[in-house]
Amino acid sequence: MSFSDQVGRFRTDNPAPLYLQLQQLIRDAITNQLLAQGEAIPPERDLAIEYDVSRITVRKAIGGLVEDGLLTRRRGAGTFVAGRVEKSFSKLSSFTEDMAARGRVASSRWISRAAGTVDPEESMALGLSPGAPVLRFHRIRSADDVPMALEYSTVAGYCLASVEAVGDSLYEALDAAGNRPARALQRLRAVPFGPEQAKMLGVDAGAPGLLIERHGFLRDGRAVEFTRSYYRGDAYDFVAELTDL
Ligand code: 16G
Repeated sequence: MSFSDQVGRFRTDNPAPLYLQLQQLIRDAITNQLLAQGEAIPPERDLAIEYDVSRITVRKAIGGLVEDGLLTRRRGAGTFVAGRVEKSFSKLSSFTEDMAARGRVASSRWISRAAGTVDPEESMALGLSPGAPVLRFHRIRSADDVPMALEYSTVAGYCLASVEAVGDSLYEALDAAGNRPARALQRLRAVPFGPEQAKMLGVDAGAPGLLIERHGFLRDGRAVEFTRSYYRGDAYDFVAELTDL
């Protein structure tokens, strides 16, 4: 079956620009599961021939869907239908590890990172005395360059030498310092994204988000991190295995 048999063809009475029409066909095909998660999208030049449009039109259509997180590009392999990320709610993994496990490449953009002293809320969350040093890391987290989450972490000062110790992964740095959390408590809540957060994630203001607060602890019970992660509601499923223990 050809791609256009699968997702449909242009309607002659549709006045919308062709790239938007192609985008809509692919978007609908994904929503209606005519295209499955992980399925490959044909190369640009094949689509251009099949739909009788320029390669620029195809590139624009596909580019928009990649930006929206519906398609994902893998270097050297092509373009694929992106799956929603299924994240285990019971595993103490990092964002970088979660993405690597799905064959996606994690990256971050710093909003800010700074050393400071604990504020009253952090002091409660981390069980630290007033005046205790902390390190704060605020990041936009992406998978295959598509923004997926905003993350605001406060780490107890005794866990890392400095903010510069953290490169791409906070847990990698904590691991290297021998202070990766061994236990964590998490709380999950639905939140709409405010205008500023929505802009950083490239979603509409008011779009649904999932806020997860993680309190991470060392084996000896001392606190490591208090992190608020705001995940895109349209990209994540949280799954947990339950047993009758
Ligand atoms: C995850 C954790 C977050 C942790 C981060 C480290 C959840 C809900 N949150 O996003 O607490 O700080 O990973 O990721 O899973 P990194 O090592 O890639 O920086």
